[in-house]
Amino acid sequence: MKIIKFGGSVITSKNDPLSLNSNVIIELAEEIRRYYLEFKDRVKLVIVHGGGSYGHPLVIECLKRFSTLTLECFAKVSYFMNLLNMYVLEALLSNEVPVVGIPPKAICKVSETLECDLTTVNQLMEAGLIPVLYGDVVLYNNGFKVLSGDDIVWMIAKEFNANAVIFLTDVDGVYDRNPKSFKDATLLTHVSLDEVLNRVEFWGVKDVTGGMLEKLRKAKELNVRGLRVYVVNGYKRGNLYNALRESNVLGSVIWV
Ligand code: IP8
Repeated sequence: MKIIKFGGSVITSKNDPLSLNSNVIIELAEEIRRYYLEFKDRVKLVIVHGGGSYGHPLVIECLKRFSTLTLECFAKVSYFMNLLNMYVLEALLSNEVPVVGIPPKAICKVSETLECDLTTVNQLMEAGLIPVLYGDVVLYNNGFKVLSGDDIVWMIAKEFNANAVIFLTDVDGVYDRNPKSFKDATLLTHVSLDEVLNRVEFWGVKDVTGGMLEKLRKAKELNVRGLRVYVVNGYKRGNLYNALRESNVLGSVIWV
């Protein structure tokens, strides 16, 4: 099975609260449709999307004002993430891709570690549907916590023995330095996870759940193994389709 992560910086405009990149979402849905129609009976896919400007600014504002996720913050973030999920589902459904949204807050909680009951996700996938999950707010001991879509990605990858994970981001792949600040940053095309973790400089983190390196570091931490990770630019047409086909991929291919 394969997992696609729609980065929040791809499906929304990160700097503008509650701004949707509708055109990009539609283009991505069209690429999934193309892949789905070609491989229909054999498609085993889970989609996870990030929060972007529907999640992170609200959480940041909340933490600034109250230093914690209050009840009201939980409810508000939950609502807007659900709304973003609806937009993603709508684009895929109008492309005849049989998706079904699953709110992570209903199946996951964090105590010492993250615990998710993935039974329904598995059964829906086995029945031919494509579950769509997202970064969300979840119960955490006596309070609440932000659960990144990345954590969900790795948990599902481990549980269902995924053979490929595709991260759609707003850059062309994994660079050794931040390509937005350094012109001489080098794109790592075919590398092992260990090599990435050794070579890549920490870029600093702008959102509440981590950056690119953090995504990959989590895979190592959780001992995820035996799969290929594709990090590609979600703004460029054809990248998602090629990554799903695992051929002619323009971006980073990382062996985990
Ligand atoms: O963008 C974060 O998910 P991510 C979700 O996948 C929220 O890290 C609610 C900020």
